[in-house]
Amino acid sequence: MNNNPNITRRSLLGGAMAATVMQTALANGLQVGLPDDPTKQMGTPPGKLGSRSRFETLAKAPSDISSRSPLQDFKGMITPSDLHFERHHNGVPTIDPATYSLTIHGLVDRPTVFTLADLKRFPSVSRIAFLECSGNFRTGKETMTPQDICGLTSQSEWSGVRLSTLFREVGVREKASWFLAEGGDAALMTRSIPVRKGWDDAIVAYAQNGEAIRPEQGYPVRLFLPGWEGNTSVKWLRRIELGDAPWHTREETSKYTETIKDGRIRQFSFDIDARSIITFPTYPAQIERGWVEVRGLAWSGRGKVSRVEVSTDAGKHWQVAELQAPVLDKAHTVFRHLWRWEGSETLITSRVVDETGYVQPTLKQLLDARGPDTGGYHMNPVTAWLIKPDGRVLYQPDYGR
Ligand SMILES: Nc1nc2c(c(=O)[nH]1)N[C@H]1C(S)=C(S)[C@@H](COP(=O)(O)O)O[C@H]1N2
Ligand SMILES: [Mo]
Repeated sequence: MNNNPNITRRSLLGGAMAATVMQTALANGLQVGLPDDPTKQMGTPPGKLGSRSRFETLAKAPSDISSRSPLQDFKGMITPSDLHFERHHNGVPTIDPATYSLTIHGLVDRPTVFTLADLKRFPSVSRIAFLECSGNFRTGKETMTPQDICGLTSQSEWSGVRLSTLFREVGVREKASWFLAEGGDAALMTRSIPVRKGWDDAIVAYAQNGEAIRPEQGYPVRLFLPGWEGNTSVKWLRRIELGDAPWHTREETSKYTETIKDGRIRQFSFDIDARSIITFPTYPAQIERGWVEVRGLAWSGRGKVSRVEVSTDAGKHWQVAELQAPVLDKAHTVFRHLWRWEGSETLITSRVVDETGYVQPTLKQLLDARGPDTGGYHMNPVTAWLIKPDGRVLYQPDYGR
């Protein structure tokens, strides 16, 4: 409703005062085209697809090779499908589900080609779990958001058939200790996976948050390995070969390896290490004095989050944050901590402990353990935010260094 009593509905319709109306609307911060009063006018009819409110400006941050989830905007544990981060090495292919097939061969009794319909006939399974790229750490300046720092992690409910079900179907031989997963994109992504992960909790997934997997996430079928570095969850999965040794593909020799102490290189590091990050208040938020709900996400590739601790005094004291149920295995977990901010400059930070007892390290602990040239993979340092006396929030790239 505009606040100018001189503007009647008739003059609005008449157009004579259009300019004035427009100015008033703009002065009131309203967008042109809004109804004066939604209770006085029929709304839009139902549609075939829902839509996000036009007032919401959530977006991924895309580059040529990836797009990052806006972690700071999420309110719960699930990443809306269209905001799931993307990482692809040669673009998103278009694959016809009618002609799609998955071949399983190698050290098996019955080499088999499965169509999508074949895969969907098997008993299915659903699971909520995060997916994180192992190269998920950027740092360097104070004006970075959680999305900038570690937006290459997202969480969905994934549905499909257990890989172990398919292993039984094709008769995986006892000698098989590794399998190769190959994608049908222009990157022909291939990864060697220990066969025990296939027997354990790997999913050949065809659905994400209740509908078909999005093209960006691997339509029509991807491998999903809960808790393991994102690269191993091969998208557009077209072939699985069973063998008795790793294949030493490009993604496990020149890439996705990390230098550790003494110049040696760790070739396979599958588990995602536990991490937490405060997502509010963070740059570019500005807070006011009084009660502030500090919120964030914590997760571990090795199991459940046991505890998240929050410090609001630069790490001098730590308090146990509240965890939002359900706390799931290998899943983003929401944490919250009520904090009374009195207006002085301080640093806020969080650290997670997972059910294996692993404690999220500082940057210094990470570099001390692995050497200064360790590169960008599997970096999960404690992250801190500076609260300025005027309430502005800035990322602290040098915290814990
Ligand atoms: N076939 C194929 N699978 C792939 C990739 C790819 O480029 N091609 N990228 C991998 C990497 S590096 C990551 S982090 C995840 C990202 O999954 P998402 O795009 O669904 O978030 O997919 C993995 N699977
Ligand atoms: Mo990745």
